[in-house]
Amino acid sequence: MKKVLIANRGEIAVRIVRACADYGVKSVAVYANADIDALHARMADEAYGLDGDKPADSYLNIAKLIAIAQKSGADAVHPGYGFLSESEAFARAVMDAGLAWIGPRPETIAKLGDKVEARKIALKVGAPLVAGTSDPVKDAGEVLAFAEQHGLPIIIKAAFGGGGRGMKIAWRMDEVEELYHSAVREAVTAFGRGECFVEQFLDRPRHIEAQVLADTHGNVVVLGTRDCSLQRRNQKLVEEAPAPFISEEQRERIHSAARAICAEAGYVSAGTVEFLLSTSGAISFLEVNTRLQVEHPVTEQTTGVDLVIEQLRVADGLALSITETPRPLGHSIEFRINAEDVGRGFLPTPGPVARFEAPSGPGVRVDSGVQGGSVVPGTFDSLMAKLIVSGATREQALARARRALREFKIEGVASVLPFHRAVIEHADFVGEQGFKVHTRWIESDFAEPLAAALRVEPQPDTSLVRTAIEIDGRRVQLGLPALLLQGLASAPGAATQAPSSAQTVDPDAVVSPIAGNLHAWKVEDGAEVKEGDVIAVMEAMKMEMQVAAHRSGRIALLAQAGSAQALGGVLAHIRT
Ligand code: MV4
Repeated sequence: MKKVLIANRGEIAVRIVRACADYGVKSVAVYANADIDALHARMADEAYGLDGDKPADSYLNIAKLIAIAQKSGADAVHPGYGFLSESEAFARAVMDAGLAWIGPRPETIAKLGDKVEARKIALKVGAPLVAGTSDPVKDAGEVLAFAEQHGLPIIIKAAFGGGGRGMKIAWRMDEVEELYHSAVREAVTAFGRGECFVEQFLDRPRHIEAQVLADTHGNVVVLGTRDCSLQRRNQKLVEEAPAPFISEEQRERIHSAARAICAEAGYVSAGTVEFLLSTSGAISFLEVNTRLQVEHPVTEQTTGVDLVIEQLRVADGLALSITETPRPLGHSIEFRINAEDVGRGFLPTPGPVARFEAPSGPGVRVDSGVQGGSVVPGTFDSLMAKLIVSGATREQALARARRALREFKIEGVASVLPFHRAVIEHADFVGEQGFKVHTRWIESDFAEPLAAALRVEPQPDTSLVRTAIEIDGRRVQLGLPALLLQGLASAPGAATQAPSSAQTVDPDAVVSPIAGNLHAWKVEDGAEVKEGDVIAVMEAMKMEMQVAAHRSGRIALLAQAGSAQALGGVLAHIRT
């Protein structure tokens, strides 16, 4: 292997560029139109345009990616995470083009992508699992029979689903039938296949996963556990390694099940086996992710193993550089730094990053896809960077995290930094009285403290735009009021740059949470709405999404039903 094409963008593409340099191979970046000046395109040895704006025309376009791989003389492809990373078709296309695929075999991707198949493998090797149907259910009667036999609540899941979409939880017998039909409908719309299976539902579980590496010589090594419970709507926000507050028996059970499942599946490359840990301490296998994950750095920091280099070794036909589970070196916590406004329900805020000052110092690693002056496009996900903080103990990692989160300065786009600063002060997360974070913690236990932490008096824009200048050979800082500069820049053609999106957002505005179609209004123009009311339905990529009122008041509808909307486009005004 001499040259790797990286079929991805943002921080993970940068991460892979670095691994290629360390491993001694060339890297080839690809970029969508909006990413022509992105960090990953600048840092790779070569970069080629995908000549497309949307994901489907760029990072998801198999034909374009293969053509660039061949044009550039690449001999391998790394898919990163998301996009085509778990696409059997892409893995096959890469191999059919005579290139090395840096990931598990296409057959493995297909087999483990089927959640019912994965469950069967887990059962076969004796992995811990809650009661569930061994095959997809044929009708609502089977779901009812399962609930009669095992009791409520139950969870209905799409066999070909992912990311928690299409899951339905039934707490009462009289809602089982309706929820089953709704799960099938959603699975057909979202994944093109309606097969669903049923399990006993574990309420408020922790999400714990095991990092696995396997090579083509038959070595399968578990590197350790991670806790990824701190998430919102299936978007993880904080992850840590090793999973804290579990017993040695639980850790051992997770390690041995993960290893056995991957060995049985003939797994190759990096993969993750996910489990739930119930409030009663029971472990249940969830699924296998056949990709490198966003949160892989916490495992790297606590094992000293470079997971991307191991993936490159494996794709090169080499053996893994380790043969046994390493003893964890301390503790590591990752904070995802998304360009989202926490005060507006984690609304993505694309735009220019006016200031990006990452922390550093002992125990701090920052994997970033942006720097000051970068632009976060609205077309892709909002992850800008990851802050990974490590220490000899969890306590030391937490102390360093407080310091690093204080040092971190991001302006121009909103960021989730205020959320993280509040999380690490919360007793449930710190764990003084035990670790109390579970997969619904943000919604159920953290919503109020968060709202309080974010409640700030509306203020006029008094921010300063700072620039360094030199006077008589001496460097000095000049601060100019942003309002003054905005006035100066408002001449036709001049590019005005908002100092902070949080400050320039119109508090009346209902903005589009996605780039998509405004399917229908659910309220009349001029109606009185209450905060949280569903006011519109939007649609993008065959998924429907409800838009809720961000405040109570009288609504003025601005956008036409049926119209296309950009992310952040103003749909309506709600005046109090
Ligand atoms: C569950 C569950 C409770 N009980 N299965 C969500 C994503 C999909 N991979 C499986 N998921 C769940 N399966 C049983 N039997 C709760 C979830 C779940 C969840 C799991 C991990 C991380 C976040 C989650 C958020 C909501 C629900």
